[in-house]
Amino acid sequence: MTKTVLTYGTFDLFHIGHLNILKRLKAEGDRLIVGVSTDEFNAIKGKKPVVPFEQRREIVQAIEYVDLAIPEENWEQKRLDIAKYDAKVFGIGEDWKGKFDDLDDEVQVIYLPRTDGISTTELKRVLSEFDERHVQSLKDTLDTLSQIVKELS
Ligand code: C2G
Repeated sequence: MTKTVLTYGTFDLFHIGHLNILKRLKAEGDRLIVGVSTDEFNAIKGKKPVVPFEQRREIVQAIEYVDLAIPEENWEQKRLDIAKYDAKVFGIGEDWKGKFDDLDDEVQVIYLPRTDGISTTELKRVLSEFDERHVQSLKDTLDTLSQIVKELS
């Protein structure tokens, strides 16, 4: 009897925290189905992913722990997906603890530990810093070069 586990997420800038939760979720059953939030649904969630939906879905689909990556288009589709895929477990990181307990009439609801020290938000911050520092170092180089040109002329 296939024990299907269901989860959802944006999975933007895929990182070790995402990999760990998918690994842990797969260990709870023998088939893992992941709903990847579409760009439109992310707008409803108040998120603006760096990586477009189709690429985020393709990356998640390529993960060995994932059997199927489907679009997550709204909050309400979970019950439909539970029925469609005959899911026995709904799992997600404990940052959502309690938020999906209402599903426990149909599935076992589990909240798993998150991976500390990594988040898409943090990755975006580091990347934006690189941009600023990179622009600043280019400006400094340009200033130096124009100084040299001025002295040579
Ligand atoms: N996660 C984790 N450790 C991190 C970061 C994320 O375990 N350091 C987990 C989250 O708990 C979640 C999954 O990775 O289970 C995907 O995280 P997000 O892409 O941030 O997903 P989220 O926006 O929380 O979407 O309907 C449910 C929502 O779509 C969940």
